[in-house]
Amino acid sequence: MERTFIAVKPEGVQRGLCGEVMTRFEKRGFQLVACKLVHASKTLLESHYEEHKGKGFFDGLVAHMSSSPVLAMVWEGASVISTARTMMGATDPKKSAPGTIRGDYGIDMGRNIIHGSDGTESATREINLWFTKEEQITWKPALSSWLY
Ligand code: RTP
Ligand code: MG
Repeated sequence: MERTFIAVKPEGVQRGLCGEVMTRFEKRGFQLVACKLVHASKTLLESHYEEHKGKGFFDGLVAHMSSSPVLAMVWEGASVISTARTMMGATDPKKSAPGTIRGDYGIDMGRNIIHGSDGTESATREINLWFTKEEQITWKPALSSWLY
């Protein structure tokens, strides 16, 4: 079973889209493992986005992401990493398909509503960067797995 790190970015929190994003993950059948509202520091975000260090958009991205709270979450389920990316849509919302989160709610590349880990390595790294082990809750769903 995979786990991935998902964050509703500041523009998503400010626009009241936290519930909408969580609903989509819940209804798809994924399980919430951790969740908290975080006003993240620049240090945390520089580490989170370390793969983009040196790129032209890096400073603006870190400044924006630290400007206002984000909803940080861990979701679990079969193939959740790649399925979450499909649910999010393309990085540039102008190219995201309707029906995806970015395709339904975004226009601007720098205000694309949601972050999701892009692979198994980044998922593990990001989950442990944002959450302590104690904050990651393993729980058994009461319903049978055939429901989804
Ligand atoms: P994310 O990390 O946020 O889930 O998005 P992603 O994998 O689809 O995109 P990534 O390449 O990792 O870029 C991280 C975020 O930086 C902003 N960005 N701006 N050329 C640009 O102006 C540019 N490129 C990327 C986006 O907000 C993107 O989500
Ligand atoms: Mg990325």
